[in-house]
Amino acid sequence: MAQFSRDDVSSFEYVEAIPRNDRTPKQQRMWRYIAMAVAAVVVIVVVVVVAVVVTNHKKNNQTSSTGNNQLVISPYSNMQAIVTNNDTSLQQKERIFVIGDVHGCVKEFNDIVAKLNYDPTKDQIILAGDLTSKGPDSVGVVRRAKELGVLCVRGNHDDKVVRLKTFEIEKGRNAMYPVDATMPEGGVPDPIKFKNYHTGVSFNFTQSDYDYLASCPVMLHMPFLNNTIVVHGGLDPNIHSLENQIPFMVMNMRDIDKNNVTSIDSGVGEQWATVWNANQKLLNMDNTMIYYGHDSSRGLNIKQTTFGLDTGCVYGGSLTAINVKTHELTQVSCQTYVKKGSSNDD
Ligand SMILES: [Mn+2]
Repeated sequence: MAQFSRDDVSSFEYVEAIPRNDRTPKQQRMWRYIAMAVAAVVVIVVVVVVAVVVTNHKKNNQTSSTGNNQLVISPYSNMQAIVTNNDTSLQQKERIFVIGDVHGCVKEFNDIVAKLNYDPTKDQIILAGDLTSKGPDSVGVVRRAKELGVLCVRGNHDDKVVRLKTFEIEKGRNAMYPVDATMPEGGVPDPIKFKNYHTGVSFNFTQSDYDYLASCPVMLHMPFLNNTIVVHGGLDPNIHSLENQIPFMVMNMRDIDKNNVTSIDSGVGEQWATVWNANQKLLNMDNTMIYYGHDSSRGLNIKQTTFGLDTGCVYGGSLTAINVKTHELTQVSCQTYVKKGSSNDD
């Protein structure tokens, strides 16, 4: 074992005893480096704190601007909030499937219909909203869905297409100018302009296409089937009845934020489904099962009583169907039609 000699100790004491002003050039350099490092750390901390404060400020502003008017429903929405379907014909179907966001991907929609060996006389498909927009053939998806007797709920993009078409039917296309003007809807939470890309869909709709899409309710409830509920975005765990749910939020929600407020954003708290599964008796119904789409960032998201099915088909992901009686999954892969932008644009 190494031992300190008397010489070591004395040289150690000698270094300790150097007066401050007699530092060697080497020691001065070292102290300069330490000072610079400390200054750099201080600068980084200040920058991070400022960034966090600014980001939170922005987020709070967004939440409150949505929060104030989320109850406003467009006069052009032609919306049914809830449809309760206990029809005998539906009860007699052998297989009932829910499919996530199709977004105009008619080829992939036909692929999954074929892969399921879908027989409309024995089976039922329910689309979890956002049949339209973004993809190559929204009108084709609507017509094929109608042809196959498919049931549906309304997604946030479908809602915009319907509102634009209602306005066009009521006021005429000449009233949809100037194109960069906002459609007058009385302070809705998600204003749209006449030039929104959704008019690329609505202008090609026939009356019958429009009637079909507008008939998709915000919430589809099937009491006979374990109280299965299909929605596009989600259900607010803080609102304990379907009747009091806010349609805009049902079509758009993703998270419950840190203040326990329902948000259209992702990554601002816990996902609504996480909160929902933690307390399942929220609706005073037995065995509630909720199927939804809209959250391609989270992708396939299966929990005890909630089933997230938006697997980003239009972004080159896949299209997913779930058999609600067996929970068996069927998927087809999709071409990439658009690049995924922000997570809030599903
Ligand atoms: Mn959506």
